[in-house]
Formats: sequence, C-alpha cells, structure tokens
Amino acid sequence: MLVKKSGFVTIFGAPNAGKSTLLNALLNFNLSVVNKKVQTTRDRILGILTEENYQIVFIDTPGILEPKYELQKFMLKEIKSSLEEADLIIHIIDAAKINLDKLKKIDEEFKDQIRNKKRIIVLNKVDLVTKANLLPVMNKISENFGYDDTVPVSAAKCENLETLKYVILKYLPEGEFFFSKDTLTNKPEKFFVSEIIREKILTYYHEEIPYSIIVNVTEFKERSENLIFINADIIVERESQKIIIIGKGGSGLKKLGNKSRLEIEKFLGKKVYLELFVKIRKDWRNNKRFIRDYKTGDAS
Ligand SMILES: Nc1nc2c(ncn2[C@@H]2O[C@H](COP(=O)(O)OP(=O)(O)OP(=O)(O)O)[C@@H](O)[C@H]2O)c(=O)[nH]1
Ligand SMILES: [Mg+2]
Repeated sequence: MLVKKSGFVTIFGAPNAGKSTLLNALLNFNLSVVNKKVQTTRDRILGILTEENYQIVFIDTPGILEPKYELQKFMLKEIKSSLEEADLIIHIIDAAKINLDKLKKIDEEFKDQIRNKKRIIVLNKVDLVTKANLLPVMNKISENFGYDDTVPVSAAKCENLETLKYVILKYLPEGEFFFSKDTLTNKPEKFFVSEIIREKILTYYHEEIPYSIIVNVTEFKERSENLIFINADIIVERESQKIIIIGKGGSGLKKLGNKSRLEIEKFLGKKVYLELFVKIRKDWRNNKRFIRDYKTGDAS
C-alpha cells in the first residue's frame, strides 16, 4: 500500500527574507503577494501542495516584527499560532544579510513555539552571494544552532528547491491528507484580490501610505462567464492620506485601478471590472475590533 505523508510546514522569518517568494516557487503559482518593501504579508496564508503520495500544507506568515500598534500585534499572533500548528518549521533567512546574533534572539523570542519542533533553516537569495562566503556561515549555523537541516536556495531563481522538497518530505509525518487534492489555499479569491491591490499600493505609494491602508473587497460578482465585477474599499486613517491615494484629478487612483486590474485578471484568468473607493477610518490600525472584524472575516 502507498504510504501517504501530510503535514503543516510553517515558513517563518524576518521581513523581506523571501517567505512569500518561496511559497509561490514551491507551489509554482503566484499565490502570496511579494514586494521589495517590508511587511508585505499581514495574514497567515495556506498554500497546499498535493502530489500522489504527499500533501504539504505550507503556511506563509508575516515577517517577524516588534509590534507597535494593534495591526502588528495581530500579525505577531498570526506568526505564533502558525508556529504552534507546524509539524515542521522552515526558518528562512537572507543569505546576503546573515546575522547570527539576531538568529539567536529570534530563537529566544519564539522558544515556546519552536520547542520540540523539527526545524530547517533555509538560506535564501544565494544568487546574491558567493559559495566561498556562504560555506563558513553554513557551518557555523550547523554547529551553533539546533536546526535539523540546512538548505541553501534561491527562491526567486527556483534554485535547489527540489533538494528543499526532499528534505521537507524527510520530516513530514505519515498520515491522510487534510484537504481535497484540488485545494490550493484556505483563503477565498476575494482575499487575494485585496492583497493584489494592497501590493500595488506598496509599489506605487511611499512612506507610511502602504502601512496605513487596508483593502476590503465589498463586491465580487460574476456578471457573465468571463467577466467579474469587483468593488473594493481602500481604507485610510486620515483625510491627507485619502488625498494622496486619489492623486491629482484622480490620476493616482486611476493608475492604481489599472495596474491592479491587470494583475487580478492574470490571477483569476478572467476579465475584471474594478471599482475602487477610498474611505477614512480614523486610526484603524489601533482599533482592535475593526482589525478583528476585517481580518477574521477574510479567513475561511
Ligand atoms: N535576489 C533574490 N531576491 C529574492 C529572492 N527571494 C525573494 N527575493 C526578493 O526579496 C524581496 C522580498 O520578498 P518577499 O517574498 O515579499 O519576502 P517576505 O519574506 O515574504 O516579506 P514580508 O511578507 O514583508 O515579511 C522581493 O523583492 C523578492 O523579489 C531570491 O532568491 N533572490
Ligand atoms: Mg511575505
């Protein structure tokens, strides 16, 4: 009889280490949004890889951070609960910016969540470093930290991912699948639509703007077989931010709408009619109830 393996693999690490890039590369699908700015991911996102004899349920998480406001407290909770759920933890670090003291601090901070867990350290972005520089740090990590395995990869260039999969499978427990074979994620399509719009805001707006917004898809309707009608609210904290988002004569919002629509069409594989509205909700990032209502409303 075919032995099946299945389990939860949490992808964990500092902001910008490449967690979402790695998830997408392993799934071979652009599920989780990626951006060169930090704090791109705000929620835990499942990405499920199913083959004949295994099912790996990856959990992408927000980058580790010191929470300064309620939204970030929510993000930290998402990280901690994702670690607790894990059968295996992938701690991903940027190979071009290795800091062993920081690594020690992280181990200490999350000791309650990582205790007794199998852990792999993934050195990402190896396309940016030379082997000669990498090997001594890899040795140091193996000698001084309690990881079960070390795997260098380049998530962006899809390098060494087969090795990583092989190592993951080594630690994955035997068991029946958790999800049906064709399930890719736990989040509804409209969640990814709001993520794509937020990612475009990260790309086209600066300073505090991307961190002051939340995107809420209020309507998601299939008008015909090939056309989806989407309404989304971009919620800001202040009038001045609303003015910046809208831009001169509405030019900012128009550009944002066009760029988002193209990406959403690619994601859904259908034509999209997208309408964006900007709304103000004063100081929402510190409003626990607002965050809970919005964030848990997205999850399945
Ligand atoms: N050169 C190089 N860049 C990479 C690699 N993997 C990811 N990146 C880049 O690193 C940046 C951050 O990638 P993300 O996947 O958004 O990182 P993250 O860890 O999910 O970030 P947060 O969600 O903000 O915590 C993006 O600009 C990626 O294109 C890699 O292997 N090589
Ligand atoms: Mg991310």
